[in-house]
This record gives sequence, C-alpha cells and structure tokens, in this order.
Amino acid sequence: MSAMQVTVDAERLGQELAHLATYSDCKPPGVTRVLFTECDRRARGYLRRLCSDAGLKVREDAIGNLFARWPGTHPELGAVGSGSHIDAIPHAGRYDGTVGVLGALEAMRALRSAGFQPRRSIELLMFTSEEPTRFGVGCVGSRSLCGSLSADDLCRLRDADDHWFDHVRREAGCHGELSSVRLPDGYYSAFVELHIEQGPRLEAAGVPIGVVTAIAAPAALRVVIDGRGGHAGGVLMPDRRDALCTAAEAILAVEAAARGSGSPDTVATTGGCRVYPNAVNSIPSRVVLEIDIRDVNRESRDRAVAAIRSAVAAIAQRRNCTAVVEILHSDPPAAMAPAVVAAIESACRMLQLNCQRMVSRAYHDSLFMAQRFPTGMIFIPCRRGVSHHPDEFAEPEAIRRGVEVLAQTLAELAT
Ligand code: HGY
Ligand code: MN
Ligand code: MN
Repeated sequence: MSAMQVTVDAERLGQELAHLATYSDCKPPGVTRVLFTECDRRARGYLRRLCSDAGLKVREDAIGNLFARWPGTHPELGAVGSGSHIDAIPHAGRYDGTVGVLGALEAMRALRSAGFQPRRSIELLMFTSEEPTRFGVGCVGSRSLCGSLSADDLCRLRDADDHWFDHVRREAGCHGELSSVRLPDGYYSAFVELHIEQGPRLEAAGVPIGVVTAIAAPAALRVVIDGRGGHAGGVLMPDRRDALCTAAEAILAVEAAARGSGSPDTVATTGGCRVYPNAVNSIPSRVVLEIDIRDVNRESRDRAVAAIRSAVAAIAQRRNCTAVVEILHSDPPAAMAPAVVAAIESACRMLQLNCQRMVSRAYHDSLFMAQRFPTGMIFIPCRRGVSHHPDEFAEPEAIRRGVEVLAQTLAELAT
C-alpha cells in the first residue's frame, strides 16, 4: 500500500489538547482529572461533541467507555480500534492518554479529508479509568472490555470515601448491565494506541517514533500496618508501637527489593501513604501504604513482590505491629502483535521516519486489549521523559508525526 497523503491539522489538535486540559481540579500546567469527578464528566462531554462534530457514531457502555465509529464498507468485519484515556492522576500532565484519544480522532479526520474509505470500520475508543487513582486498580475500562474484570469484580470496587463503583458510575450517567461491557471475540481485528513514551529513551536517541514490542507487568499492593496509638508526650519510647516508624522501614524494604531483584528492569514505588490519626501530637496507630511493582519479566516482578511481603512481615513482628498485605492486582506482561508492529514500521518507512522497537515500562490499556485483540502501540518522545507531573510536555511536531504514523497504520490495517 502506498503512503496516504494525509494532512494532520496539528494546530487544531494542539488547541483541542489545550482545551481538554482546562477540565481539571488543579492549577495549570498540572492536570488532575479523576474518574467521574465533575471535571472528568465535562471532559467526556467535550470529547463526545468533538466526535459527533467529526461525523462519527458515538456510544458509551455501562461503565463509561466511549466508542466513536467511522463505519467501513464492510461493517460486518472486525473493526480497527485506536484510542487511550483522558483521566489523569493528581497533578499530572496534559499529554498522558489524551494524545492517544485526540490523536486518534485527528488521524480519522485526516484520513476522511484525504478521501480514504475504510473497508473495515475504524473506531476511536476512550477507556474509562485507566488510572488507579480512585478505585486502586488501573485500566478498569480495558480490563472490563476484555473480560478480566467481571461484573462482580466491578461491584467490589470502592473508593477511599467508601463510594461503590456501581453507584458512582450510575451517578455519572452510565447505565446498562455491567455484564454487557465485555467485547465479543473478533470485535476488533487490530487495536493501536498512540502514547507519549513516559520515559527518556526516544528523546535521548533522537528517534521520533517508538514501536512498542511489549508492555511491562504491573502489580499493586496495599499494606495496612497497625500499631498502638497514644499521646505523643505521655508514652515513653520503649512502650511505643509506632505504625509510621514500621512503615518507614517497610518503604525502604520496597526500594531494596527492587534494587536487589537481580533484574535491571524491576521498579518499585511506595506512591501512597495514609497516616492515622495524622496528628502531630498523636503516635500513628495505623498506616496504609500503596505500592507499585513492575518488571518486563513476570518472574522478576513476582520475586520482588515476595521479597516485599516477607520483609514487611519481619519488620512488623520485630516492631510489635501487625501488617496485612493485599495484592490489588498482579498482571502478566503483554506482547504486541507482530502484524501490528509490522504495520507501524511499514507506516514509518512510507513516511521516511526513523523508528525503534522498545518495551513500555508504563502500563496502558493496550496491556489488556492485547489479551483479546492483535494490539500495537506507537510512542512519541516527551521532554526529558517526564510524565505524571505538571512538567510533562510533548512537542507539537512530535505529536503531529505520531498522528501521521497512526493514520498511515490505521489505513493499512483497515484496508
Ligand atoms: O501507571 C502507569 O503506568 C500508567 O501511566 N497509568
Ligand atoms: Mn498515566
Ligand atoms: Mn497513560
């Protein structure tokens, strides 16, 4: 297939990314957009309008996954999907996920303007709740679409304010049976996600496009450490069972488990720490830690998880506290489909863009889409690899190139 002559409207895309970033619960340049909050719901409304204005057929499922379809000449065939997420962790950046959602929309508009007529339908998919912020588990939308989160699993999800997922989704206007979310086999013939790298390698190598071959295996733990509270003045040191001092040793053990796993790809982060009663003159009685552990190799990741569990148990015992470790999720890595990798590389060749194969250390909805459908990812560089931070930035030209490659890839897969 020869290169489609598509023109990406980078200026319009830049304006849309900037406007989307205004739906946020924090000061610019940061973005906070947590699942089903008011700003998330308004952002979803904005995306719905953009998709309708583009002449796409828009629908949402029972948990807020949003689909915008460009029917092909053979609508009975599996569609070619592309998309990502628009939710954002607290004080994040404006490009994580959104480049893949608005970039897919722009790729579809550019193909349409170029007169392309897809044989297979092309469908934009905005996943609900890619970030774990509200319910502790990431990729709720894609896990449910692929069947690895059941209706019962969804009904067990509860946020820190004891709001149940099922209640929250209905309040946000999502209706329908939870059991209806799982996609049928063959729904997509291929799925491609455009995303910023969230790492420094492409920028350091001066390569404009990353072709993802695999996505690292993420796991998350919640550790509840209980000691004995008491008056900060009245309890002498030998009599203390300080939950936060126990947690402090546990946090360092998390770091040591990653550094000592024997694999350079093991990463572990204690990203959440809630202290109770969290009063300066009261000895912490309980601490809740949230821990993220990953590796491209599942066995190394699992070794690190086991090392953390045994270290936490030993520290708690020595300090006369108790510790309960809950595994929130522990997922396998995903291999991208060779045919989709080949289509992305072919698009780069046609556009005379240099590209390099790489592993994604961040997880994405594609980690779960790959369990059911041939999946691939296109990476673009982000400045100094910074992400999940207000300084996150992707050059407009980098985004334009990524959308061009995506458009070319979608055209090839939908023909
Ligand atoms: O945490 C991740 O890897 C993704 O950005 N949610
Ligand atoms: Mn993210
Ligand atoms: Mn993301």
